[in-house]
Amino acid sequence: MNNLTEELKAHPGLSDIYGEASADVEAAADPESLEAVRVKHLGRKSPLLQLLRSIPKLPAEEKPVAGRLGNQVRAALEQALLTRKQELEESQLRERLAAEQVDITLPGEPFPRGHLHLITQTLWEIEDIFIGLGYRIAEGPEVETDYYNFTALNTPEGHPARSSHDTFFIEGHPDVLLRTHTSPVQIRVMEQEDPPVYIIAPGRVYRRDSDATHTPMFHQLEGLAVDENITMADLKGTLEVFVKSMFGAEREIRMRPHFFPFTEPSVEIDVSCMICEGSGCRACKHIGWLEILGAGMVDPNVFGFVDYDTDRVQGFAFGMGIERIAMLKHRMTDLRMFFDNDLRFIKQF
Ligand code: 2NL
Repeated sequence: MNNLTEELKAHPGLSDIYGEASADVEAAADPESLEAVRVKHLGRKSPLLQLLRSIPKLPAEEKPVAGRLGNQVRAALEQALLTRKQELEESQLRERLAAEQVDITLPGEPFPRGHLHLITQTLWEIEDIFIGLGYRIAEGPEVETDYYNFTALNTPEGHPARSSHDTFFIEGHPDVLLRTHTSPVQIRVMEQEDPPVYIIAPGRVYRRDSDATHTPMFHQLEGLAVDENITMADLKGTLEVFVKSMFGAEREIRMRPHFFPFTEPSVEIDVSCMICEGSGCRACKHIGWLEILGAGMVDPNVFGFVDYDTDRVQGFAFGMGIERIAMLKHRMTDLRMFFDNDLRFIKQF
C-alpha cells in the first residue's frame, strides 16, 4: 500500500474514485477498452474532474488538501494508464510476433529457371566460331532504306526481290523497308571503314513468306572478308572450318555454282548429310548432301558503291539461315516449333 492510498483513507469519496479507476485500468484487456477507461475516469464528465472543479466552492481550510490529493490521484491514474498502455502494446506485439513467425530453415518456393532460346544458343555458337577466326560482330538497323538493302547490293530496280510481293515496305515510305537480309549492315561498315574487313552480321530479317518451311521473320548470319589477295580458296577453307566446328570433323562440304546479284561467282554450299552419313535418307532427299549456305566473291559493282579499290582488294561473303542450321543440328522437322513457344519444345535444349 503506497502513501497516497494511506492518506486517502481519511477521504472516502476520493478513495473510492481512485480505487475503482485503478481496478478498471488493471482490468482493461486491450488499448481500446483502456481508452474507454481513461474517458470514464479522467474525462471532462468523470467524477474526479467534477470533484476538482468543485474545489473553489469548498471552505477555505479544506481547499489545499483537496486540491493536492485530487491532483495526486489524477497524476497517479495518468501514470497507471500509461504503464498499462505500454504493457498492452508489448503483449500485442509479442502475440503478433508469435503468430507471424516464419521458419527460415524451410526450403524456398521452387523458382523455375529459364535458359536461352535455341535460336540464341545457335547464333552464339556460330558467332564464337567466327570470332575464333578473327571476325568481329557488326550490327545495324532492321528498318532499312532500299539503297542499303538492294541498290548497294547490286540488286537494281525492277529486280523481283524488290517487289512488294517479297518485301515488307513501310506504308507511305516507298524507299523504307524491313531488311530482307543482314547484308546492309556490311555495306554500312564498308562505307565507314577501309579494308581489311573481317565481320559477321547476325540478326533478324523479314520476308513476305509464310508456310511450313518459311516464317515472315527469321534469323540470318552473314559474313564478309575483304583484304588483299582474297580468293575463292579462302572462302572454301573458311566455310569448311566453320562446318566442321559446327557439325563435326567428319563432315565434308561441296560447292555448287549458283547466282546472287551481290557475288560473282556465287556458290551454294552443301554439307554431307549428318543423319545418314551420306548413304541417303529423307532429310537429304536421298542425295547425301544438305544445302546450308550461300556464298561467293563480292561483286566488283558492290565495291564500287562503297568506294573500295577493286584493283587492290578482293572479298568473299556468305550468308546462312540460323533456323535451318539449328534444325539440322538438332534434327528438327518443323520450323514452326521455334515460334510456337511451347515449353515442351523449348525445354529440350
Ligand atoms: C543465303 C545467301 C549470301 C551474301 C549473302 C553479301 C554481302 C555483301 C556483299 C556480297 Cl555486303 N555478299 N552477302 C553473299 C552470298 C550469299 O547469302 O543463302 N543466305 C541465307
